[in-house]
Amino acid sequence: MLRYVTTNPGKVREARARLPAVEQLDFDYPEQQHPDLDPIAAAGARAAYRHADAPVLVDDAGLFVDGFDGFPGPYSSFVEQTVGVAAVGRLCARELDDLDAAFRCVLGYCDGEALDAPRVDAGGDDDPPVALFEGRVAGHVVPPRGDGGFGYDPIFETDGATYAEMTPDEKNERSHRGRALDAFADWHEG
Ligand code: ITT
Repeated sequence: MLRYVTTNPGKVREARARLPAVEQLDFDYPEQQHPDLDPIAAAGARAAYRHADAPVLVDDAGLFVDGFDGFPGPYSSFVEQTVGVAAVGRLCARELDDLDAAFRCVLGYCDGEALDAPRVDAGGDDDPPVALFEGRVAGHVVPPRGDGGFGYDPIFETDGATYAEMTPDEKNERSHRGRALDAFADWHEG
C-alpha cells in the first residue's frame, strides 16, 4: 500500500483518480523554507517515511507568477491561509501587465531503498534517497471563475478555462498534479 502524505483532501481526490490504491496519510511534515519545491518534497518524503516506516509519496505544489519572480511558489500555502486566493488574483491584476504563471507539483517518493529513477535526491550519509517527479502547466492568473476544485483553482486559467471550471477528470488530464502522477506511475508501474 502506498501512503499519499498530505493534509489536503483535494490532493488525495486527484491522486486516487490516477493511483486508486493510495491511502491518505494525514501527516503534517515540517516544510523547509526554500525557493524551490524539490528540496521541500525530498525533506518531506524523508520525514514521512521515518514517521510511517513504509513507502510514502509526498506532494508539494505551488502557483508561480512570472511577474513576481515565481511568488507565491513554495509559499502558496501560507499565502492562501493569510492573504487568500482572491486577493492574490487582485494583487496580480493591479500590479502586473503580464499575468503569465505556472502551476507546479513535485512528488517525492521514498521507500527506504536505493532508487533507480530519472531524478533522485540522495540526501546526506544517513538519509534514504528520494525519487522526484514533476508536473508543470503554463497558464494565467485571472479573476475567479468556477466552483470546482480547491485552493488557487478559480484564478488559474489554462487552455481557456480555469481549473475550477473543469471537471475533476478534465483537470487531472492536463494539470500539474496529473502530469506528475503520470510520471510517477509510469516509473513505479514500469
Ligand atoms: P500538504 O502540505 O499537507 O500537502 P498543502 O495544501 O499545504 O497540504 P502545498 O504546500 O503543496 O500543500 O500547497 C500549496 C498551496 O497550493 C496550498 O494553498 C494549496 O491549496 C494550493 N494548491 C496545491 N495544489 C493545488 C491545485 O491543484 N489547485 C489549486 N491549488 C492548489
